[in-house]
Amino acid sequence: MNAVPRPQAMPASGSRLAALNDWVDEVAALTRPDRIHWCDGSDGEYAALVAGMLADGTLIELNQDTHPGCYLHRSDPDDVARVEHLTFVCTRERDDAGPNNHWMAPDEAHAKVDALFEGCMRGRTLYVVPYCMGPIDSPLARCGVEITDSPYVVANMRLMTRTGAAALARIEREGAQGKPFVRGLHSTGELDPDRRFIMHFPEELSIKSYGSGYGGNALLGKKCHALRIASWQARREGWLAEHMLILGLESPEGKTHYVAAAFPSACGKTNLAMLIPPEEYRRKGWKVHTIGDDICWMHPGEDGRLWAINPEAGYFGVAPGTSATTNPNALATIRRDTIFTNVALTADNQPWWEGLDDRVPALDWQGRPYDPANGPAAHPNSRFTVSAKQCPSYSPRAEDARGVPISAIVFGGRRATLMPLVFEARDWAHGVRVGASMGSETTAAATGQTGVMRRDPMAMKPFCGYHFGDYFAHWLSFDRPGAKLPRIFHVNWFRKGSDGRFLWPGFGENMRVLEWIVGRVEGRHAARDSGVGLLPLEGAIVSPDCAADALAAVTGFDETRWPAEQAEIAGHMEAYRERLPAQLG
Ligand code: OXD
Ligand code: MN
Repeated sequence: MNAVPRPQAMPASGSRLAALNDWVDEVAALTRPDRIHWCDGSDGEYAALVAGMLADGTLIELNQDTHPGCYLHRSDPDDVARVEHLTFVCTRERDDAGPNNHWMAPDEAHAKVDALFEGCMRGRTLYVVPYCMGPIDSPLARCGVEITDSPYVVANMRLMTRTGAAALARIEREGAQGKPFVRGLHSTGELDPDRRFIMHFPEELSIKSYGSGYGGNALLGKKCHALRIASWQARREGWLAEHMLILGLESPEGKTHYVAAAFPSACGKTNLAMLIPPEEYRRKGWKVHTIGDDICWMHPGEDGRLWAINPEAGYFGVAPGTSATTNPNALATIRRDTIFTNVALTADNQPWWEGLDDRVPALDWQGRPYDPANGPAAHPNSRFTVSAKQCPSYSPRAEDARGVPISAIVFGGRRATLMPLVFEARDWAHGVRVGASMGSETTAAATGQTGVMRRDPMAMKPFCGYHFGDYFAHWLSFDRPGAKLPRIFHVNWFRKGSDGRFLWPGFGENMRVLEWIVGRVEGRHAARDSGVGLLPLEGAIVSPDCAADALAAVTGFDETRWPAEQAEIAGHMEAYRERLPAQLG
């Protein structure tokens, strides 16, 4: 590709890192923007971006009396979720991507997507967004640069990551030492689902995303970098990049255990991460501290424990179902300085979604007068983007460069039947098997049918950047001399009775399960063995909102149905047979 002279508006210097300047030049030569803007991440820059988007209708101002600094974005109705069928991992060897990913040869993928990028930024501004995933001074953090033509993406990246001058300084410092940054190129293109690709090149540490403005496809620091590319890097460097929330559970004695929990998209990670304990627990002094709600990077420390950071700086949470009952902390968080996407509006211009309260919305997510005949008022995958620091339960330890030590890992899915409320794995290898065989019913976070049961190992099915067989082996490899690994648990908040209703109340009541988990870690609770794993003793977990028969059903395990489940799990593992570690075979 020939370098073009830099357009006038570009600051003469760009960056001190030649590799970065050269890449920006190369991309500009391909995409032909009218202007180039290097983002500094400042308040003034954010205000200018918002003003521009209000002027051209990309954002709509919400009621500034009730929601200061809040805006609504309505996306293209065909661009509302992640597109797993258009997401590719492009490794030289097909088998390295594994049967869990769509694969394309790197040359073919570059050619295909570059043809779409050709001239696509004519009339637009090319934004250069340097970002850092993780605390800016953390050795566990990793940097990237996203080039995008979407001011909405720039504004969201500023809330979701540490962008701007400090990130650029780290990229330049590391670049001088020969350490690469992840290169992410994004254009909204024409928002045509037939001209849309989300391509990952883990061997090149690069991403090319075309034709979507939706968060998971377009905010490249999130799923593309912090999970797909990072999982690949993590395997090579001996750490784990996981689809997990991180919370701190502080006991009345003032001891805090950190718990990392993996659930598939839209299965309540944000709610659990921000849980407010029931009154009786609060009175005794229990507290929950939020470190992260979606992604966790865990590194083995010198003490043998796994130390975790949240690479993100904000939440991109699912709005529907968020309410004063289900997640009061989230509601408090999004009261100001929040970008809402595809929610409905009340008559006085406040954001609204199903489950929020009993008001009747005026406009639906597409801006049409609300008519129940058109379906839900808010899109089921409507979202809020907000800085994590606004959360009342936000923990300052989220900024700790060392991370936090993890005491327990929790896996969980949406299972109407069989899987009990909670059980513990017998050991690390059993825990890896439990995670690898996780199942869950699909949700609106990705396009496609919802409510269909699929295996979603470690909640990473859409996000693992390499062969699941290698991934399971990588997990197993952490069990080595000197390791002080977290205990592994499995939970299911979604078990239903024969009447189709949830058996367990969930939300704040999940505190009772968390307390059992830390009780196990501390050796305070006994357990009984069963086919599936170690179950709580009768009476160890009770809830005033769960009747005795429901409690017995939800905490118990039907051994008669275990062989059928095991046979199904064996069928699922078969897909990875070529690289499946013997311990899981
Ligand atoms: C998300 C997802 O947006 O998992 O976090 O889809
Ligand atoms: Mn997620």
